[in-house]
Amino acid sequence: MTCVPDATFLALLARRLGPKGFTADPRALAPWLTDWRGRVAGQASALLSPATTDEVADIVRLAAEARVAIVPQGGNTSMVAGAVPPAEGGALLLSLRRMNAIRSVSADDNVAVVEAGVILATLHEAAEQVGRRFPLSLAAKGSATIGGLISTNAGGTQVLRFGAMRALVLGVEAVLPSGDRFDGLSALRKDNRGYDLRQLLVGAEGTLGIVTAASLRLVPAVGRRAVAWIGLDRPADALRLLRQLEEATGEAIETFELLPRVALDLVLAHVPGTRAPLAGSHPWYVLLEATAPAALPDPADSLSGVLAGAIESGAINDTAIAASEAQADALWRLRETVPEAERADGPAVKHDISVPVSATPDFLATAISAVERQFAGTRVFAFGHLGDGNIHFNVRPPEGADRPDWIARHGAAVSCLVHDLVGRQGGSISAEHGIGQIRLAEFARTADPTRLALLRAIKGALDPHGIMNPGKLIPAE
Ligand code: 2HG
Ligand code: ZN
Repeated sequence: MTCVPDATFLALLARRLGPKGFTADPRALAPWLTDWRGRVAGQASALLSPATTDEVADIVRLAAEARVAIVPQGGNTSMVAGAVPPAEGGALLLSLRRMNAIRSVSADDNVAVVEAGVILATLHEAAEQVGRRFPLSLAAKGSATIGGLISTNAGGTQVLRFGAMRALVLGVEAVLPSGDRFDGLSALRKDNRGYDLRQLLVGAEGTLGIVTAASLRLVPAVGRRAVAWIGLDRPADALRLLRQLEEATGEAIETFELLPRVALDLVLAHVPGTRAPLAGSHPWYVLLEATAPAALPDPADSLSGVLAGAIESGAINDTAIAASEAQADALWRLRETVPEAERADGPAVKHDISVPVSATPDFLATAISAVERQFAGTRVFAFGHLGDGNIHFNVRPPEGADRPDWIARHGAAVSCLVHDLVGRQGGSISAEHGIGQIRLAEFARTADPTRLALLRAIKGALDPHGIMNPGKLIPAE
């Protein structure tokens, strides 16, 4: 059980952090108390914005002694309300937005050392300046912070080639729930001193400590890219095409995203300045990107050969390959704005599942028909990272229904059905968004007891008083 901080304790924090680092003004707190999708709201006693790792350590130590909860928050774009403080109040919101230094970028080591408050787009620019790049991107790149991306083990649209955040974090600096500092920034490529402590903090959703800085892997800059939009009939055809492309282009394919027709229709309806890239309409679409360093042949050459062959054999219906950077950006925009268009359309029962890649087409066919049969009038809106077996399996309530009310009455049963089908394929109910608060009940229902026992044992060992981001990730016993 955590405690509500009293006025003396808050005054102590205010003195330690100064006016730039402390506010208890309800107007300043308000924007940070709700998740961006507006589903979950909480309360906090104060917003703390320390400027250094020492300040973070200082306030975490004080909070640990007083048994006051701390909720770390990055860009607050969690899809599972992982950064919203508990509704009962009393917690301290911790933002590292003032810790936004890029400490170093080394092209020789292929490593950037950055503080947790650095925005992803800023890191992209810093890497570019030394002829490198940081190969993780997602639609929220203009607001997502490195600390949040690490704590959620974020995925995005290039996981196919470079892996999720976990694969890109070479070292972390963190403040543990005791207030002790863990200095694990050294980005050694080989280091065999037992358990991988840095990986414990990746994807921990702030429940094991505060990541204050990280060493991140960089890769060569993109010399050329080829971006294509493809219309086809079935996800199975898309997957076959991906494997063919991999054979033809080596490791060039970075992005392979699947969208149903309804996703494109909603984007065209809700996002200004977008237009359909192909003449006709197709049941499914793929957005793909292939890249190569400047010295290698243009990936568009091998790509267009494979795509022309696929059209000839009937494996795909049509394709448009971007002829300029502006066209490539326009194709990307059709993919990146799908969540925005879906949100404008109205609430849905959302899922973020993964199954083995080869099982994805079967899963989609079975789950879409099971849901639409069992919940009459619903329409599944399934899109996402086909190359990773990660599908955002979102279910829209029946036409004409009061959507929030329908979701309140049927949402849990829909999720139960979807997640049970995922379980039958040996999949996961959280592929890239984490557990947060939104997936807690389903995690508790579906997880293997050994997994839950291990999570609880690790949490208990590092955070015995349960002050770090309570109510997230670990289901209550
Ligand atoms: C994406 O892939 C994000 O665009 C959001 O992970 C998914 O809104 C969603 O369901
Ligand atoms: Zn996604």
